[in-house]
Parts: sequence; C-alpha cells; structure tokens
Amino acid sequence: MTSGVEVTMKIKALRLSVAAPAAALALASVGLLASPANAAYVCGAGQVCLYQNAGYTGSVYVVPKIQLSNGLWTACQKSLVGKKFNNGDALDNNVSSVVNKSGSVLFMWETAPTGGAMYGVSGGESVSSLGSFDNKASSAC
Ligand SMILES: [Ca+2]
Repeated sequence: MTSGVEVTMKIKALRLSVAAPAAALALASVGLLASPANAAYVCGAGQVCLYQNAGYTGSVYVVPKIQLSNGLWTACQKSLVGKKFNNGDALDNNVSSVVNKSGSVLFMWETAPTGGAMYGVSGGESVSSLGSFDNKASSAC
C-alpha cells in the first residue's frame, strides 16, 4: 500500500518533469529576443521585407510600393545600388533572407534591373536562406 507521502512526492516529481521543458523554452525565448536594438524586424501585412542576414535577422529594408500603369500597387525597388538597410549598411549584394507578405511574386535579379541570375519569391512566401543567391540581389520588384 502506498503512503500519502509517497504519492505526494510522485506528483511533485511529475510536475517537475512537465515544468522543466517549459522553463527551458522560456529561457530560449529570452535569448532569442536579446536586446531591443538587436530584435529582428517583424514584416508587416502587405510588406515585402529584405533582411541582411539569414533567418530574417540583422537589419531590414522594406521595399517601397510603386503604382503600376494599370493602377495597381506593387513593392518594387528596381535598383538596390546605393540603397541601405535601416542600420545604414549597404543593401546591394547583401540580402540574405526575404519575407513577401504582398499578394504578388517578388523577382530579385543579380544585376539591376533585370540581369544575371534571378530569384523569385511568391506572394505570401518567406525564404530564410537564399542559398546560392545569398548576398546577390541587386534589384527587387
Ligand atoms: Ca547578407
């Protein structure tokens, strides 16, 4: 027959084993958030965001919207040359991840405006690592 004390101890042990992973997750979250200055930009609804580093980290550049001849608006920067991330670092040949929250595909070209290798990111798609296109984009439209 199990005594009341033993049952209590077993329940406490069970609670600890359940609580431990949650505590580890909480600590991991704190580590990921870091300081506000280093916090990654969260790409807003409808925006197209180019990130300096893989995994949507580092500084960001939000592609401006231009109006097309048919009246529709689209995120487009035909040349990233001379443009900068929010932290002042050069944008050209430095994009490493992309979040496309617009409704249309984003085409990035190796040479502005439409030369060399091309990398497309569909509307609603995010690419955390651009692979062989890493640090190559010179236009995004
Ligand atoms: Ca980069």
